[in-house]
Amino acid sequence: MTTRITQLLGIKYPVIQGGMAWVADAELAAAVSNAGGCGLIAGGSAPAEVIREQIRKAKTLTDRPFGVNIMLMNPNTEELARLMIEEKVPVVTTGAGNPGKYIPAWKEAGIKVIPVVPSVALAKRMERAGADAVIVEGMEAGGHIGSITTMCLTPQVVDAVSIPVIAAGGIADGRGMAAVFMLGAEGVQLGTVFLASEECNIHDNYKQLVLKAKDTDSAITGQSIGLPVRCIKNRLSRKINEMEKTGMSAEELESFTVGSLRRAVQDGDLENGSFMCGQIAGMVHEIRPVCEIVEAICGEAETLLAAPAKERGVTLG
Ligand code: TUI
Repeated sequence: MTTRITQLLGIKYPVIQGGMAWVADAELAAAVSNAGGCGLIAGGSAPAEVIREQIRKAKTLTDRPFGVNIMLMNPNTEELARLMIEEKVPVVTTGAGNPGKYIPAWKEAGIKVIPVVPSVALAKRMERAGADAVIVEGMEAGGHIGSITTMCLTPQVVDAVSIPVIAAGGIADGRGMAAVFMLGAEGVQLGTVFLASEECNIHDNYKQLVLKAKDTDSAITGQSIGLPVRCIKNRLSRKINEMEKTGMSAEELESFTVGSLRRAVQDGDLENGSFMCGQIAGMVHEIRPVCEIVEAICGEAETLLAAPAKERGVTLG
């Protein structure tokens, strides 16, 4: 499957792994890159020196392109932005903000820059700022989200920009991939389905929650303070939602949730952890090796996209 994304990144399959904070380490990133996609190391959850080690480790685990995701709300963003250049990271994706001021230096260093955007307006700004592509992330996704669905955001951004568009949020099989390709996307970013991979180093409680989750098992916390985060419903999410109804401040919410993602990923703390996860978890039922996930999704998408309408149960005319 060749698209402008496979050509831009020099990869076999147009699949990017989400830069999941505390989750996406060198091992997961290298597994995705070795499978023919583009793996990402999360730059959002550790000091710059730890990220430097992770980048160097990934280089020992794969000779294929990989990237780093920079969560722009992080206080050490400036330092991480420089680190990308020092370590010659091939691909940088960004989330949770506007990376405009970093783009010129990254481009100068030959880095491929792919911001996550939650709206048409930001997609157009990123194109003008020199981004190579954009990732449109619908509110079906896990973690920090915008307010528009993948189904609505993808075609609107595809129509608004000329650079290639990668769709994220709600995709975990070949049907989802084929669907966003029909909307004009040229790549997919997958997060939740990689939580349920053998190479994903999260606590087993987290994986089991993903496998057990039904379609309606996620909640959005932080909406009331303008920081919506999708996670699996548990004691913490219910407590936050209750506190939000009584009008909690951003500071109160932050002090309440600080460390909650780490508690989920490392401790598997079912009551006090924030198990960030997309709505598509209801369709994820088994733990598989990364390469099996990538090949199954792309193989199924290819078959669907190539199949005449009749084979898909659609009679034309
Ligand atoms: O960034 C994500 N997902 C994340 S980051 C994260 S870590 C975290 N921990 C605790 C609280 C909050 C976050 C977990 N999941 N996805 C990409 C994404 N970017 N989603 C939404 C956006 C976004 C939002 C606003 C991107 C740009 C933006 O721009 C606003 C502006 O400045 O124009």
